[in-house]
Amino acid sequence: MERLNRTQKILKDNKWDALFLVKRANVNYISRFSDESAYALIGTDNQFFITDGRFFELAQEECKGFQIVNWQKIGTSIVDAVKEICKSNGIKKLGFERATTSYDLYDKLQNSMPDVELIPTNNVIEDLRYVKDEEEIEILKEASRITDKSFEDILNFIKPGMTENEVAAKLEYIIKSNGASGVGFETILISGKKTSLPHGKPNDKVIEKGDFVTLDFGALYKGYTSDMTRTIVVGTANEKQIEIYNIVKKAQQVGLDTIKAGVTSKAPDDKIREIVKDYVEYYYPGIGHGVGRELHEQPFLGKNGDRIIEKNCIITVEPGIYIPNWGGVRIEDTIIVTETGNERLTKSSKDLICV
Ligand SMILES: [Mn+2]
Repeated sequence: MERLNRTQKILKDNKWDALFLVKRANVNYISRFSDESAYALIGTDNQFFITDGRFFELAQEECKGFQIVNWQKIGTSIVDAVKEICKSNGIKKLGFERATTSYDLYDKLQNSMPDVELIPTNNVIEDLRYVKDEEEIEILKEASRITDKSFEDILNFIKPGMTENEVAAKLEYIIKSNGASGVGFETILISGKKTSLPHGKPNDKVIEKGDFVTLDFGALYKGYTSDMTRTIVVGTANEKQIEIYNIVKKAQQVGLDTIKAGVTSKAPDDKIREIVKDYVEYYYPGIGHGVGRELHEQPFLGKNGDRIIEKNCIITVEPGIYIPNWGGVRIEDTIIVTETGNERLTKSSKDLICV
């Protein structure tokens, strides 16, 4: 109930009667629901989970402490359910998520409840999600363990002559076989010159001897995703590949070394730039991000970073050098921030691996 209690304190502090949540990551964080078609309305001393008939039974099992509402039993849309809850609970000031509530939904809510004041709110639940609790830490540790195991497994599979699509499909199969409910995001598995594309997509390109292969992937586990990148070489690495790889490896370590509770999300970028200085024109400035129910969440690491990193933030550190028409290297770990530093959740080797 800790998550609810903290939300309800925010309601009281702001003198809002209730908060209406539509963003899946927020709804499922607060309710522990694991599926879609999910909305939550949090009052100051009661809370409602709104879904449709497809998910009603599941919601009853998962959303402890919530009154489960099937909007199909009340009217023709979610709006009717919100209206009914507001009416029967005397809700006159209703917060809504300004970044994710559609204009259409906002408009319909306003038209159907002219006596309710709709108050735009920003990042209320996101701010609660900024520091991970024990339950989330355990989930992200397991997601990261699956990720490490899957990396180890895919290394035995990659051979010259295979296509990127073939290897990506195998990796996704392995991730699920190792216990994930799915992939955390679309797998990046690119090779050769294509590795200069920070977020290139796998296709029917054949992996050749001497290619870099960049693998950026995550395991979806209990609603959370891990995130790890490794760049390997198929065959034997050449001098330039070794040089760039070692710079990125050092940059990533220096980035990790700067992170502990209390530093700003800008700090790692300053240090990493010193390491990549000879290749700074090929450096991508987004070098890490919080990870959890969303793949990319606060804090965002980089030169515009303005958040203080706190103990039990779970974030990625992922500097890279991307040289057009040559290739690129990125190394990424998911870490948990501690009082004095951080610990890696993804533990795969960062020595240059040649398969
Ligand atoms: Mn990432």
